[in-house]
Amino acid sequence: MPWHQDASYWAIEPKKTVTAWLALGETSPDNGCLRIIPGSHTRTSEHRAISDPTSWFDKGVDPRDIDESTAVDLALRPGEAVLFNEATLHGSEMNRSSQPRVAISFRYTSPEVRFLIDQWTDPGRVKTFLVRGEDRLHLNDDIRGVEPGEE
Ligand SMILES: O=C(O)CCC(=O)C(=O)O
Repeated sequence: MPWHQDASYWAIEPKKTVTAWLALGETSPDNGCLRIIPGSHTRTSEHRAISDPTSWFDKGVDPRDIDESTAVDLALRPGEAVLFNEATLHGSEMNRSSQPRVAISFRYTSPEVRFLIDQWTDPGRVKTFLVRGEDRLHLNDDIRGVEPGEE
């Protein structure tokens, strides 16, 4: 996965999110654990188009624009999670081991953040769920997900 900041992919206003990246199995440098650049969330990095048929990503930050010596490998045990915001540069190397690397990302934001859903490349996949409190602004009602038991 190329170095990237999620903010460069997400049409939301204002850009304000937290990702909880939860390891479901062990992650290590051998199996391509998540890597981050500490402090990178304070600036916007230029993302350039990449064409890698093995990657889901159509753009990323050129490693030559990054001091990779400052990268931190996030080796996690199953059930451990890392929290980072939408501007944190993160990426991973290929999994060169026989151990799968399995994780899930949860994205959190707040009701004053508007999803500019027409600008998303996969608008049908984007759903919001209220996890706590009340949404008095209703900015994203058109993409609100259906909760279990609500159908
Ligand atoms: O787990 C991965 O490989 C991708 C993670 C990622 O880019 C994210 O959660 O924002």
